Amino acid sequence: TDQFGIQEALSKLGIQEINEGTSTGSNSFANGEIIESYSPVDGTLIAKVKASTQEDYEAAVTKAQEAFKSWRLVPAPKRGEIVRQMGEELRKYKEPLGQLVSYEMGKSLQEGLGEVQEMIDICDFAVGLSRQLYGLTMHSERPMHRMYEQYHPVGVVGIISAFNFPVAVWSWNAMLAWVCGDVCVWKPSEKTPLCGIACQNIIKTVLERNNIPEGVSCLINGRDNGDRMNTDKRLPLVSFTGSTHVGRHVSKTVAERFGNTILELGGNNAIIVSEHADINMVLVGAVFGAVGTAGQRCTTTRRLIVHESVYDKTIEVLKSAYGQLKIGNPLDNNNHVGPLIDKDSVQNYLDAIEKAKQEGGNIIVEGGVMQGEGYESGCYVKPCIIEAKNSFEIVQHETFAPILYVMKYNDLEEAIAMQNDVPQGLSSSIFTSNMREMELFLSHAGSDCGIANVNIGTSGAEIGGAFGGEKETGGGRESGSDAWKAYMRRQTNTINYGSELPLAQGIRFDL
Ligand code: UN1
Repeated sequence: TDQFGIQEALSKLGIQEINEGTSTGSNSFANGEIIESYSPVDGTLIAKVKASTQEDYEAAVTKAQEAFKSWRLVPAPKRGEIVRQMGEELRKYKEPLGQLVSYEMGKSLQEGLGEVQEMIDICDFAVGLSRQLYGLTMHSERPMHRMYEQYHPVGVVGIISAFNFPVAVWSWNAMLAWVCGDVCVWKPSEKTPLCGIACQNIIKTVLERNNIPEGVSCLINGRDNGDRMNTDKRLPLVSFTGSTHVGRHVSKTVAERFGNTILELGGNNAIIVSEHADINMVLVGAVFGAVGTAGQRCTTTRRLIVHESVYDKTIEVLKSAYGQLKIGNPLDNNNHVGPLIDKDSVQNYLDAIEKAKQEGGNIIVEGGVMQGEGYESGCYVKPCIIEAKNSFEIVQHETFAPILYVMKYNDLEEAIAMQNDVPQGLSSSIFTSNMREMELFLSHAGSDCGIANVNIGTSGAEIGGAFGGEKETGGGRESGSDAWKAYMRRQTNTINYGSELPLAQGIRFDL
């Protein structure tokens, strides 16, 4: 029954006691209730994991604080060396970890491996960064004074990640935080606890080998730990990836105690298909964007805004592509679309289709739940396309499922206005070979999103850029560019090397 080698992958990753045990891996802060991890691929109970109690949480944060004291003293490039070794280790485990991501979360094996590749890439990025945590110097207005700024680690960073990128999102945060000198406490999604344990197992060997305290990387499982982190003054930064609904709560709760947040919340991403678009390129970009990860990326293409002159053609091409999509076991490379994460998600998908119909949507490619052999988990759905208006209530919402809304435009400014007219602001793209169109789309009068692309889809951002979005997406930035600054505190230093003490702003104060 294990034709895809899952048992072997699990054992390589140190996940034992499959189906009967109560605790797995090296999660040392776990004495609470049982979280069961079911695979959406075949409905199997993969393993049981113990959640962390209040006492476990306390123990983890105490360990983390203790570890911070020594970790912050390790020179940044030496911390980079540890992260380099983590990248090496992840290279060794790319295959089994990619398999586990695919099996526990349901994305295609190709995407599972791609996710691990993003982890490896961010390690490489972080290693270079460890020698480039630059601050500026500035000229003082006073004689014989020098001013500069430096970046210091903030301390214990809380990471709360989502099921859809169960390993990569953690690594974008953790690898940067580590080279910055911070330590991490990670709460993975309750839907993918084994991915957390697998990562912890991999990281742990590197820490041990280098005599680095375990508290640098603490893993805690269980929903209650989210609010423990949000309200905990010992965590100066909480990085949260998840829904806008929960993100609003995290944002308020952490702000209440003047903590900082990095929020990566919902997206409602559109592709504008211009009359000057290359339709073959649109096809790959839009279809992968809409059905990849079964529509469960925050960067998933949810809306297609198509110029009226190419509308019929685009629909025709999309229909035929959707007709060829293979839905099934994501570990089988022949399939394009795997399952949704669970049955609640299937229900949300069905409800969204129903709502779109009620609001006057016109079904172009019919959806539905897959039945029969291979679909026993009940989580497999058909990607669907609905002709809709941007103003529909349901279109304004992010539904984490493969539903693509299509709509028409006739001038580009109208299309840009539609693309911007949603509460979210994560990713966007235009397909055009017209230079004026692409530049307008990228200009300050163009897309209002954190990510704006030309002739590629809305998903699949590379780690080198800062990742995140505006409005209800939360405003956070992770991963590349200067996103590292959020993991450090800036200190401005003024040094007087003269023998006078002139006051700034020319103020006289004679004694
Ligand atoms: C997410 O869905 O939470 O741009 C992250 C992408 C991936 C990351 C998605 N690199 O699609």
